[in-house]
Amino acid sequence: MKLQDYLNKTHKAVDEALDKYLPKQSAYPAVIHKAMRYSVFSKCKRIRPALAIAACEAVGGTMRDAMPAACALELIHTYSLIHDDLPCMDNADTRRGKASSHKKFGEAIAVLAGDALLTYAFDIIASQPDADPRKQLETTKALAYAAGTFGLIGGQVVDLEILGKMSKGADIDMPTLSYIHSHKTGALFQASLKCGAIAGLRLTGGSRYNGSSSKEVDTLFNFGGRLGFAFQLVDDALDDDGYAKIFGRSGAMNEAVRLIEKGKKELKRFGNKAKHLKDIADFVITREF
Ligand code: GRG
Repeated sequence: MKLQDYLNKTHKAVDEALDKYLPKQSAYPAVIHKAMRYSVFSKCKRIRPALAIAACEAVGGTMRDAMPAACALELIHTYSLIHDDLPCMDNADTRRGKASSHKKFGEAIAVLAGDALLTYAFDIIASQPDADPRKQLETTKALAYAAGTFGLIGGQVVDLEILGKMSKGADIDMPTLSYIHSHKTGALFQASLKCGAIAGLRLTGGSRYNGSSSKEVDTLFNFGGRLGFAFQLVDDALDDDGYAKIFGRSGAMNEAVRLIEKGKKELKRFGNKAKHLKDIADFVITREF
């Protein structure tokens, strides 16, 4: 299957699942459910769910196995975008091709919509009636870690600190920029690969996942880190920001290509089952938006 067809297929399936999982727009109190859906159902790539599904398939699972984690990842990502746009953060008027949440619903509802999406992500994982409890636990841990102070929030805090210093004339150094990229972007990419892989692990003799580190899960987790970093480097090249400001657009792109090539080699053990993952990796460095 061509990558664009695969991305269309996963996008559609994830949208259908999200529509099923999320409270109806009319459910009381309607305004919060409307705000949650407004940000989730927007023009976007759904790259993190696609990665979770592709990682699940790489270890022998199916799109269905990965769907709860794929949806949870997208809700956490959407929450982070809503909060990132707030006046106290990036103060952005638009997001995903339309008015940002606080511009549309006001600041208080935007804060609450973000909180609600984050909370709902964990509700989805916990509410799967037939799931292996150990897989649910490990997925919860991976999502919480990526969303927390050693992931997205840590990255955002360092970003805010450096922006404050830069407004007073300081320059950003490479370790700080790398920290921001690997936490704001890399952490959720790593979690996408890890949660997808956990969902797809096939266990023999009816045994349950014991949560111990698996070579396959670890390899995919590491690949997620490289992919996330490359994704952010491409973002910098497209926006002429971050790395591109220091090394030029071609410097940022060359580093992204290097990371992707290294990452793809590490997927060798999965053979053709990792085809979609490798294709997504190529998409990350060729995308134009
Ligand atoms: C917890 C407030 C708070 C913030 C967390 C992740 C983050 C920090 C903020 C998000 C803002 C941002 C621009 C992060 C960099 C990662 C990134 C490139 C996000 C955009 O992801 P895409 O391109 O967006 O996948 P779509 O809309 O396609 O999902």
